[in-house]
Parts: sequence; C-alpha cells; structure tokens
Amino acid sequence: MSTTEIRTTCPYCGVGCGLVVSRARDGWVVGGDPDHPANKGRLCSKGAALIDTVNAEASGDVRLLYPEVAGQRVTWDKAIAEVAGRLSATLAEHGPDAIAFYVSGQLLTEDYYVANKLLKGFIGSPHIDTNSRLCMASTVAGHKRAFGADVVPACYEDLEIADLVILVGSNLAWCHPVLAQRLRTAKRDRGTRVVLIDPRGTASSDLADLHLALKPGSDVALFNGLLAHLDSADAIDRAYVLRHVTGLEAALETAREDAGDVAQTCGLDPADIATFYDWFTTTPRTVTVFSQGVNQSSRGTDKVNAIINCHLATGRVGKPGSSPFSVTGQPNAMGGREVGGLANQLAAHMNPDDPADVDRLRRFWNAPALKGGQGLKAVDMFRAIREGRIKALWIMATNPAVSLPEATLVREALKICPTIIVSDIVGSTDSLDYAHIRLPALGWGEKDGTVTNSERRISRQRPFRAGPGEARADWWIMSKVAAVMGYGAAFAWRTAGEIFREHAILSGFENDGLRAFDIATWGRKREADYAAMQPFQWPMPAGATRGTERMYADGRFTHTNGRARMLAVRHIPPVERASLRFPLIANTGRYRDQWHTMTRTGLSARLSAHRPEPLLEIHPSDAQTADLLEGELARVISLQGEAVLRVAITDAQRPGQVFIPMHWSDTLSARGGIGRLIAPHTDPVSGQPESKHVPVRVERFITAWAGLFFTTRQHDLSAIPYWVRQEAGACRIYELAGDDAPALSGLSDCEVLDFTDPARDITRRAWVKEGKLVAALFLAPERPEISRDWLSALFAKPTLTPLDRARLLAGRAPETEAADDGPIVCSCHAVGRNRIMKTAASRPACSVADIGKLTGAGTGCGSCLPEIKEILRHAAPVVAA
Ligand SMILES: Nc1nc2c(c(=O)[nH]1)N[C@H]1C(S)=C(S)[C@@H](COP(=O)(O)OP(=O)(O)OC[C@H]3O[C@@H](n4cnc5c(=O)[nH]c(N)nc54)[C@H](O)[C@@H]3O)O[C@H]1N2
Ligand SMILES: Nc1nc2c(c(=O)[nH]1)N[C@H]1C(S)=C(S)[C@@H](COP(=O)(O)OP(=O)(O)OC[C@H]3O[C@@H](n4cnc5c(=O)[nH]c(N)nc54)[C@H](O)[C@@H]3O)O[C@H]1N2
Ligand code: SF4
Ligand SMILES: [Mo]
Repeated sequence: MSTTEIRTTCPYCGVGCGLVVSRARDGWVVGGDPDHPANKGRLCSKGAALIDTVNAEASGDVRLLYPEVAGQRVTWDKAIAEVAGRLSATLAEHGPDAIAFYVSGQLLTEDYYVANKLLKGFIGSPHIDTNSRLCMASTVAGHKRAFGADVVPACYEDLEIADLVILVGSNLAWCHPVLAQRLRTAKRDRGTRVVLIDPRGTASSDLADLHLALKPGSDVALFNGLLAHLDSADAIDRAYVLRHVTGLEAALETAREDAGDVAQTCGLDPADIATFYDWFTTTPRTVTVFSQGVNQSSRGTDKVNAIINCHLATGRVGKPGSSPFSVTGQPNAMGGREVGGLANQLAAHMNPDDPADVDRLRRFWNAPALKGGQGLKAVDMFRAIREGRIKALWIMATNPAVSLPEATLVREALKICPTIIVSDIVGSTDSLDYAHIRLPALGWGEKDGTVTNSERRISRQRPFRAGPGEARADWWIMSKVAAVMGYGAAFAWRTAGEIFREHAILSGFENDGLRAFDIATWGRKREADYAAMQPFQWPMPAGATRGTERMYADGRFTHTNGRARMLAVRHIPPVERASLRFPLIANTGRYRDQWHTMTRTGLSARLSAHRPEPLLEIHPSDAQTADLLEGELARVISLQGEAVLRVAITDAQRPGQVFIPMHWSDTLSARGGIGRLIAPHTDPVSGQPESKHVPVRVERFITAWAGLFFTTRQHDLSAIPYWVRQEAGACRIYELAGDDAPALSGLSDCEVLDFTDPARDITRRAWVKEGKLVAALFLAPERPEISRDWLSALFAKPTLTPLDRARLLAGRAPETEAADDGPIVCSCHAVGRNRIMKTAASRPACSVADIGKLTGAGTGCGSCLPEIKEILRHAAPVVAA
C-alpha cells in the first residue's frame, strides 16, 4: 500500500464499510476497501459520492471555520473560557442537574467517551442523552431484557449463510445498501428466501419473496402469533429452552391471547401469514433483521422482545446463519452504547442503577461527582429545558431542531435556554441558529478515532486531510473545557489512541466476565498498534488475540443466571389512531441518497438529483378523497403542526397511510421539515419516540403561481410560502410557489433579461453579469417545465451566446438537449429516469441488463436496481436480468 493510501471507514450508515482514500492529481479518490470484512470493496451511492461532499465542503462557505461567541469570531482560548465559565456558573448557581449534553452516534467512540466522562463523572449531571434515543433505544432495552446485556449476537456473514432472512421494519436496500447487496448475491447464489414485513412497498420489496404489508404498529401480534404457531407445530426447541431460557410459559400464554386474530389485527391475508409461519418453523437457518419500523414505536421494546422470543424458543441465537439481528443506523450508534452515552447507561456496559457499578466507575475515573441513577431521556430532556429546569445544553453532532419529535417545542426550548453550545462541522443548521456559542469540529476525513458497526466490529476512522480553519476534534474541545473547569488531570490525553486505551482498560476493569463488552486486550497496546488497528469484533478480553464473530452460540447469556429471558409481551396499538379529523397515518423515514438532515449529502449535486424535493407518498384512493393530483403541493397537518410536500401517488402505500421523509429542514426548505408534525409519544421502557405513526390530514396547498429559480447567489426567500433548495453543481435550484409576485433581493448589480406574457401569466427572467449567467427565474400558474440539466449547464459557461439568451427567454432547451434526464436513478453513472424510460421504449422487452448495457445504469453499486425494475414494470413487461 502506498503511503498516500489511507484506510478508513464510511461516515454514514452502521454497515461501517471500509474505504481506501488515495490522492490523485486532481483531488482525492475514495473506493471500497477490498480487505474490509464489512463490505469487501463494495460501496453504495452515498459512500461513492463522499468525495463530492468533501470537495463541496472544501470550496465555498459550507464549513464552520472558527469558534464564535454571540455571533462574533473569537480565539479558541476565549471560546473555551466562555464554555467553561458558563458551565461552572450554572453548576455553582443551579447544581449539576441544570446541565445537559445532547450528543450523537456520529461522534467517534473517543469523543463519546470524553463527553460521558465529563458530564456524568466530573460535572456530576446524569443528563447526557443522544440521538440514539430516537434510533436504537428500544433495541438496547430489548437486548438487555432478553440477554442481560446490549449485545448483537450476529454478524454480517449470517445474512449470506441463512436460508431465510426476515426484514422487519427495515428498508435495507436504501438504508443498509451494502448489506442488501450481500443479501442479493446470496439470494442469487443459494436461493435465500426473504420476507419483508413493512406497511408499505419499498426498494427492499424487490428482494422479497413474500411481503407482509401489515398495519403499522402490529408487529407484536404477528410475532406472538408466530410463537404460538411454533408451539402448536411442536417446533419449540425444548431442550435448548430447558437449559438456556426462562419465561417460555408466560410468553406463550400471552402470545396465545394475541394469536387468535392475527390476520385481523395485522390486516393481512391469512394465507400469507401461514406461509411466513411455515417458512420460519421449517428453516433453522433464519436471520431476523430489524430496524426503525420496530424501534420507533410506542411499543418498540416489546416488538424487539416479541422477535427475540421466537429466536430463543427455537434456539436460533448467535448460531451461523441463525440469529436475531438489529442493524444499527449511524456509523457509531454501537460505539455510543459501549461508552454508555445514553441517559440510562454508564460507561462500558455498567448500570447506573447498580451501586456496585457506580462505585466501580467512580473509583476508576477518580470521579467523586459521579452519581448513580438515570438522567433525562431526549424527549424529556428538551421538555425540562422548555420548563427552565435545565439551564445549559451542549449539543454535539446532531441537529435536534429538525430530528426530534414536537420540533416546535424543541425550538422554543432552544430559544429560552440561557446557554446553548453547539459543536458542528457545517456553518448553517437549524440548531446552530439557536447557539450562543458555536464550536467548529473536525469532520470525516479529518478526525481520528474508532467506530463500531452493526456486527460489533470496531474500525478506525483515519484522517487524510487537515481540517479547515480552526476546526478541532470534539474530544480535544471537551478536554480543554474540562481543564479550565479544574478537571485537567482526568482529561490530559494527547491523542485519540490514549483515550481508546483508557476506554479499553475500563472495559476490563473488575469485569470477570460480568459485562459483555470487554476489549481489555487493547488497553495494553501502544500508539503504533492503534495506528495500525485492523477491524475486529468485540469482545476481545485480556489475552485474546482475535475478536468474536458471534455471541451466545453456546447458550450462555449475560444475565446473572446465565440464561436468556423470554418476555410476556402483548400487542398494544400505537398511542394515537386515525380519526375523522386526522384520517391518515403518516409514516416517516429515509431516502436512498440523503443522510438525515442533509447537512452533508445535501451538498452533493449527484445525491440531490435522486429526490430533489420531499414527497408525500399517498395511495391513489386517498389522493382522490383528498382531491390531490400528482405533482401538486399538499399540506400535511397533524395535531402538532404542519408541513408542505409534493404529492407522489403510488400504490406502494397502503390505503390510509402516507409516507413522508425526515430529511428536510428550515435551512433547505420553507415548509418541508416534518419534525413539527411528530407527537412526543414514547415507549414506556426505552423512551424512544413513536416517529413512524402520526395521524394527519392532507389538503391541497393552492398558490397563484409555481416557479423554478436557478441561482448562484444567496437570497432571502422568507416571504415565499413554499421553496425547496437543491444543489445542482454550478448553481442551486429552488422550487417555488406563492401568491404575491416574488421579490428576489441581491441581484440589482446584474443586467436583466425579461420576458413576460401577462395573458398567460408567464414570467421568464434572467440575470447576467459580465456576460455570465447569475440567476434565472421561471414562473407560471402551473409548475413550469424547464430542463434542469440544460439550465444548470448554462451556469458553467463563461459567457452566454445570443442564442442562449434567446432560449432562456423562450424557456426552451435546444432540441438535442430538450430531453431532460429527469430525477437521477443511477447516481454512479448519472442516469436519470427519463433516459431509462426512453431506452426502455426504444427496445421491445427491454431488460434490466439491457438498460445496464445501453446506459450504464445499475452497473455501479447496484443501489438503484429496484428502481430500474420498477420503471420497467410500468414501461413494459419486465424481463429478468
Ligand atoms: N439513505 C440513508 N440510509 C441511512 C440513513 C439515512 O438517513 N439515509 N440513516 C441511517 C440511520 S441513523 C438509521 S436509524 C437507519 C434506518 O434504517 P431503516 O429502519 O431501514 O429506515 P426507515 O426508512 O427509517 O424505516 C424503515 C421502514 O420501517 C417501516 N415501518 C413503519 N412503521 C412500521 C411498523 O409499524 N412495522 C414495521 N414492520 N415496519 C414499519 C417504514 O415503512 C420503513 O420502510 O438507516 C441508516 N441508513
Ligand atoms: N420523523 C422522524 N424523525 C427521526 C427519524 C425518523 O425516522 N423519522 N429518525 C431518527 C434517527 S434514527 C436518527 S439517527 C436521527 C438523526 O438526526 P440528527 O442526528 O439530528 O441528524 P444529522 O443530520 O445526522 O445531524 C448530525 C449533525 O452533526 C454534524 N456533524 C457531522 N459530523 C460531525 C462531527 O464529527 N462532529 C460534530 N460536532 N458534528 C458533526 C452534521 O453537520 C449535522 O449537523 O433522526 C431521528 N429523527
Ligand atoms: S452501505 Fe453505509 S457504510 Fe457502506 S458505503 Fe453505504 S452508507 Fe457507507
Ligand atoms: Mo438512526
């Protein structure tokens, strides 16, 4: 390997793909690491576009470059003194419980460890929680109830050697695309059966032999029915249960109560249920993958345990090709759980409610301020801030103004809190708007440390470039603050490696097999070993020379009696139901090419072209009832608030349900953020919010005009009722809609080309400076059809020709380019929907393989194969690839 090749890990999803970054003449090149066990060289569209975001960050004004206090740039010394001063003053005046940290699974383990140590150990407040509360909290609680520890027993290879893979509330094809690729290959090679359990059809339906489009929130009933069926089919592994499991009889008893009317409760065809039960019963090698359709529920923990119950009853835990398998979302969701980043955890799998653990950690850290007991979980934390009980909040690597439920209350809380500190990498997010102190952190490619992926595999993120401006590592920032607050001795690390070693030593401290998380071997290693670390799976206790692929295969669990527990869980429907006022249920989730609140993926033109606007996906019958037409705007209203999205009618939705994306914020749109719609109902065990189930009504959002605005400048659009911003490389594109003529500031220095047709209410206007196009606006009563590809390309021209000017005013691209590529389907080869449709139309019985040959689409990472198939399905009868 040449010295310019750096091995690191992808900063997006919890698959944790290994990457090789190398320096080419014109910039960095990122490829999949063929030696990394998670991906073996594969990548998905987001991973493949990483360099776009890195380059976009490098140019322009994207990054937060310097520390700021009250909007003014200050030195680090000043910023750190300000943070420490405010925290110390709050501590002195109101006590430790008035201070909270809200952190993230996008921190590295080393950062996370320091945050937890500083707040719980030294400031003495238990109120540190993380966005994992919105993500994995139900799984953490479910694992602890079943196994006695938060342990994922499985590994990725299990997906390849299973005979049956069940995806529950997981859109693997879009959210864990490299795992979907591995599963797709296994299915091709050995005929793995796949069952998808999701209320709507998704890109993952394409993998599935059976899709159970169950009523939202009814998973417990479905799995209780399965458990009862296993019993009546005499398929329970009694010998295994006798030796290794408690609670079977009680679990069975409640399961039988639910089992009577599963078809009714779940809204499924009894024949489909029977097929699913039969496949599960007769297939020892079964892996059940579950994700947010399970966790983000007011009964998320029960859903987790209902699934694990069926695996325990059949002895299918931690065996090759046979296990329950929670796939994690964020790159370091798992690392956060290992350092105890949640309000109901302590570091290294210790328990805040166990006095022995609290004492142990207090001694290890030499931290007399460490208290026992649990802190406030995210939703309650922001309520406490709103009520004035918490006076200082430090937010790191998360954007709660967008991603938490009841976003209106969250924003009020952020507004009234006397001290808000935000550490982020970009300069503009909804949450940063509320910060008194802004701290620039190092981002991916600059920061140095470790992450843990879904299969417990710890990998290094290594820097390959210097951070911009004065950005610093999150752990460095916190350690400096700790030093000024007087805790310097406990925070004197010089490198991330030193922190990792302390974390590793703690994991083995007085452990004696009591705590599953143990990587004590790494406590004895040196800096050079850390630098050269190869990905390994924990545990790796003292003396171990390699990691552990699977856990609990021997049936010995972490509960003190060594046995796993089956839980008696009962189907309880979601907190809120549809009503006359709010007749539809809104389900929320993710798009293939965007990451959460889009602070990074939103910078890439390539990624933004897949779904440029947030869509309201709705069944044709519901669209008809609400009088909505494809491509129009619609208002989505819940008891909490409202949003405006573009209507997309699809029979992939169940009637009665709509799907809306979580990604858009106020930074990127006028009304596209959906956090204001979500109610704060949480799971009673895990505290995780019910983000997937909100009663809403939808209605047309009628405006006098609709428009497209292409620009190279920043504008104040606050007076325009609807706008959504899309990055398009040479310019930004705004979809607009409104009633009054839009006033666009910031262009008065330009020459204006203007075409107005008052009879048809059409306006076309372009702004030119020194011959170069600066901005262009197209307004009409109906959304104007303008070729985005042609127009964005005009911005790259040094001067507009007379013909360009004429075409701009005519709003028409030249014939040869008139066919816009349309929304991007294949982001690896930049092939749009229109081109695929045209290619399909040009060939009788066009297959997915033909499309690949003719356009390249689908031949890169493969994330778009389901969409190509879907397009072909509508274009013509599909021919198999
Ligand atoms: N492209 C992309 N990938 C990502 C992310 C991203 O932002 N973008 N984020 C990452 C993160 S942090 C996470 S947590 C993961 C999330 O990964 P996933 O959990 O796979 O993604 P979601 O789209 O949130 O939700 C999954 C599915 O749950 C279904 N669902 C809703 N209600 C129910 C229900 O009651 N029962 C069942 N069985 N299903 C239901 C939804 O219809 C949806 O299709 O993705 C990770 N990967
Ligand atoms: N309705 C609804 N809401 C949801 C969900 C849903 O499915 N539906 N999903 C939930 C889930 S599973 C999750 S995980 C959350 C995610 O929600 P968030 O965590 O709020 O989303 P991100 O956009 O990932 O925010 C990360 C922030 O950290 C910054 N950042 C990136 N790297 C670094 C770093 O190294 N250091 C620092 N200091 N900052 C950094 C980014 O610029 C960004 O502003 O959303 C939750 N909210
Ligand atoms: S699958 Fe996840 S970890 Fe792998 S490249 Fe894609 S986003 Fe990155
Ligand atoms: Mo997540």
